[in-house]
Amino acid sequence: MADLKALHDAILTGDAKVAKSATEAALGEGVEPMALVQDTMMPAMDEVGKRFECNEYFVPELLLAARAMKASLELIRPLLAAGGVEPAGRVAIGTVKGDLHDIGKNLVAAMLEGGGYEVIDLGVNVDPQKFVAAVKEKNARIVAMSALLTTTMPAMKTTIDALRQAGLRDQVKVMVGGAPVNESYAREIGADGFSRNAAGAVAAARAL
Ligand code: B1M
Repeated sequence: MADLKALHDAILTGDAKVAKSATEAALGEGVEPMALVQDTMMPAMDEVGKRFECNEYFVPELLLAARAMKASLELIRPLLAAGGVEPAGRVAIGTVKGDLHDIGKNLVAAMLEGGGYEVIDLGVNVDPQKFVAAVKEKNARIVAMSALLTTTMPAMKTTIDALRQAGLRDQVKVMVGGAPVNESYAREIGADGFSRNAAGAVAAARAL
């Protein structure tokens, strides 16, 4: 039986090598990739966050946990992206200005790719003007923004304002997400769509 506790603990302790081998083993035994992310890896990251909050972990431990999570996701991401469906449109995705968290954003990007979207990944700490340029120059039909910090959530609104100022707001749909973001905040800042997690991101994009 797949040793999911080994994967959980490897992320918790930041052991990228064990995270990778435990992921390979679980996938080899037929564990569903998204279930692995949601039921094992994200709870491990939540525990990392809790330990950080009570000063048991510090930034170096967060970085090690993120590295282990990424090592595991390298194996999972191609499986999520292998949807093989008809192209559904072009999405420009990024983590908003001031925010460096990209694990969730990368998962959402992989799910959108799997859902048939062409994804332009603008990376982290994305300036509003960079989103504007992706709509103007790359003809993105959806702007997808991720934020993990309460202090960077307002950058989503700033980006929507920048799209409006550039005269592009009517030709693009805006979708937001990330741990501190919820549906009412999405509505409040004038976004068109919201998803709580990566699994729901494709449905949210399609609804737009
Ligand atoms: Co930071 N961090 N971090 N961190 N970090 C959090 C977010 C925090 C909650 C930890 C805590 O205190 N419990 C806290 C934020 C508190 C707050 O704002 N209220 C925090 C803090 C404080 C900080 C620093 C300020 C710490 C410091 O320097 N003192 C600093 C800020 C740096 C910056 O961004 N400017 C910082 C730095 C970092 C690292 C760089 C070390 C590292 C990130 C590495 C990386 O991403 N490459 C890191 C990490 C790893 C975390 C935690 C532990 C894990 C985040 C993660 O990857 N989760 C996190 C605690 C936690 O989340 N439990 C924490 C797993 C990931 C799969 O989930 O990103 O939520 P998530 O994505 C989900 C959903 O949110 C959703 O779908 C995803 C998958 O289902 N989703 C979307 C995300 N984007 C979406 C977009 C969508 C739709 C859905 O549509 C467009």
